[in-house]
Amino acid sequence: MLQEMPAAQHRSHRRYRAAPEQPTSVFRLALPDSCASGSATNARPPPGPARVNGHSSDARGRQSLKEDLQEFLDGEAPLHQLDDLTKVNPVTLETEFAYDISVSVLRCLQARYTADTFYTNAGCTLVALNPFKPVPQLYSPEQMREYHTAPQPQKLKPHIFMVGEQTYRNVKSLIEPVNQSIVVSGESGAGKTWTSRCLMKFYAVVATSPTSWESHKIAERIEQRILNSNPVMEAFGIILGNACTLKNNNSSRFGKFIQLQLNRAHQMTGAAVQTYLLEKTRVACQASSERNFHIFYQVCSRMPLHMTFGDTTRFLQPIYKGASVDERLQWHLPEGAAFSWLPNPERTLEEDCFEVTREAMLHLGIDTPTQTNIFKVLAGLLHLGNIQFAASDDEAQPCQLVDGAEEDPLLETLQIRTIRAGRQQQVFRKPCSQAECDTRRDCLAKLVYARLFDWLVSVINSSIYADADSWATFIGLLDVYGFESFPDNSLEQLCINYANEKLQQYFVAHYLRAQQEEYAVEGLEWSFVSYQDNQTCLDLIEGSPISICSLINEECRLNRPSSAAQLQTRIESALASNPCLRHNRLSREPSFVVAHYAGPVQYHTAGLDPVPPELTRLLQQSQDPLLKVLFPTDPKEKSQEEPSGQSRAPVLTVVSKFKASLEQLLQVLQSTTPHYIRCIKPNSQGQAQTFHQEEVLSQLEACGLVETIHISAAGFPIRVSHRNFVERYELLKRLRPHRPLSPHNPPDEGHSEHSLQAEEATLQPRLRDILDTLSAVIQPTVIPGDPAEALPAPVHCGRTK
Ligand code: AD9
Ligand code: MG
Repeated sequence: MLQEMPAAQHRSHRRYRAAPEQPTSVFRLALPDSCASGSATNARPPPGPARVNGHSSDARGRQSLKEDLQEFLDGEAPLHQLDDLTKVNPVTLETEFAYDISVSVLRCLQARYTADTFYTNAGCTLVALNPFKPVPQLYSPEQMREYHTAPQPQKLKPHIFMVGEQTYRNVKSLIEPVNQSIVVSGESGAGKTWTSRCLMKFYAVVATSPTSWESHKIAERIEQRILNSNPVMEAFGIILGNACTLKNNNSSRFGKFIQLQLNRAHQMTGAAVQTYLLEKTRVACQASSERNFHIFYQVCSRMPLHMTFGDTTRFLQPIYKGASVDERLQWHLPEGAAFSWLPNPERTLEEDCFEVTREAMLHLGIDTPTQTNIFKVLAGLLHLGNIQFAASDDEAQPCQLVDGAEEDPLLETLQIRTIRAGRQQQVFRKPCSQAECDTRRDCLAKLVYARLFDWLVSVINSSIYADADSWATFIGLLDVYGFESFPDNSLEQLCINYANEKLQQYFVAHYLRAQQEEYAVEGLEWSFVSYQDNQTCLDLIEGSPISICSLINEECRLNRPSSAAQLQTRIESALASNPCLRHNRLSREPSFVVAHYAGPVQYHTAGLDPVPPELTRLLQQSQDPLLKVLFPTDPKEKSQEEPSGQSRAPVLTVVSKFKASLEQLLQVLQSTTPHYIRCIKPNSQGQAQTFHQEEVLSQLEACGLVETIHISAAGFPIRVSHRNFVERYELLKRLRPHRPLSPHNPPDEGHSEHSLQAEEATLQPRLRDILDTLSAVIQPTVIPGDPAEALPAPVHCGRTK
């Protein structure tokens, strides 16, 4: 059960009885224990008695509190005062003085950030602010130990290790071990991968206790292969999945779910990685000022080595940090070669890691000849990007190559489309327009890169996966991209935001359901809280029989030119009745707008082109050893082939594959107890000690945090387990009714009047103490001596938003 809150926070509960429809207060946030003990608030004067008993309006004039609150909202309140305000919730003001909860959350987080407190509990979520500076003491082995050994880690300061430890204890539960998952979300650069990595290190320490040589070997293998930031997981991203973007120099361009597998002794025995939606478009198309995946720059990296003698710096012969001269010649990447798919060649740290990448590959069992094949394929992609088409004067003729005519089956496949038509399914060859040729070229590159990435994931999995019978439970870490909204949004953003809608729905449903079921079990009078239900939006995206997904799939299957405009028309006419579908009349490109829970996003319908089957077939015919592995010939497909060579197998679109993998992920999550970490980026420049309110606010909204707090606020703020409650308050059972002893009211059997009075005398101070606490905490108007009054009354809440 959750931790109790400081006394003053509990008082905000009263407001809900008085005015359940009012927006709730941030003070219901499970504010930092650090407020009581920690670094954040050392400057704060100790709370006076008026604060402790909650009668703040007694101590300070009502007007002055109102002024304080206004100052606080205006951002002028000094920190210590601000902190006091976050701990004291002047009830009289709440009902009259409406303000925006998000502003309160924002200012609370800002105060904590300024005081170097980066983690805050909010309902069932841990908010993690990116410090953008090294804070080694926060992740030290001592910190890990502190959370791991604490009798009640939830009573320590909010921290990712608190979440880590809680999940580990849950999975170890002797009564009912349940698989656990931690959903780490946030926008690009917010710290998701960092957080996941820290959690993996935490489990590497707590979930491996090598006692025998065998278990030591296992621990070593796991640490080396998956948990240590260095060789593999880190390099895995660096190998193919990470890139330098405007938001993050080392941005993971895919989502991942890492399943850490534990044996019956709760030791890590293996892991499995499931990836989602690699941003493969980046291979062929980089937004201005953005770069391709790190690996391409690594291969081509060149770093001049220089040496300093005294005051003189001498430049020596440049040496290659990337591939050697011989290798580059072998892979047709001579020095000075320019590649249009390698924009913005300024060096980054990640690009100097070619050796690390190779080491990591060796670790994974990818030998040097196979590595050579990988780099050859990557070099081939760079060359593919340099192919430029020019429209032919004669429409009936294929496009020309800008660099001169060449005869090659690959080029022919890019230039000519094969179509089946008529009853006889006759095959026609139609020259593609210049734009179509470009699209087919890009499509080929994306296809190869995505298959290479998937293959690498399967290699990693075979290297780290534990035998099915050697693990019993798991902890899942989901490092998933946050909600995205750019000036230009494509199918990739649609899929990302669709995933966020699904996860948000799951989060809200799970959290509210869990909370409300608990009330039902405890027999509390409770009206079920309705909450922002994004089902309408999900119906629009994935519903049956017609949805955006189904229409995109159909359009892809039809594989017709100018599908973008047709798709827009079809979406708008077939789904017009869904209120989440909007239209942007000002847009010149074919597009549609979806009203997501985190805000409206406009998506362009262009670029939904399916992979032409000719391209896949061409790759299946390749003699290259790696391409043969990446594009095996499917015997089923062969048997379905028409005499013309066309396949009748259904087209598996990106959307349908993504939808299936998302459903699978949700099934896994549903089988676990979920925990949530929302990473927030305090500023987009990556600067320490800088908190940009507007940027943070939009992230709070996008991750549904404000909604979460509304939901938390709708419930009971104090939740103590039955056992703890009994342990703490069972003394109350002995409190006798206030009635004089008389012949009609004799003492209980076995108790003389004298002994009862003596017992009462000893109990009295303790009871007074308890009742004082209760009265401050739960119900300031409680009448001492009437324990029933001390229990929180049921709350009837409506929708809070
Ligand atoms: V993306 O969606 O993959 O583009 P992430 O994964 O959310 O993004 P990442 O974890 O890569 O962001 O963090 C970005 C940078 O923030 C890191 O490279 C660190 O320099 C920095 N960071 C993040 N969290 C911390 C932290 N707890 N302490 C110090 C941090 N630095
Ligand atoms: Mg990342």
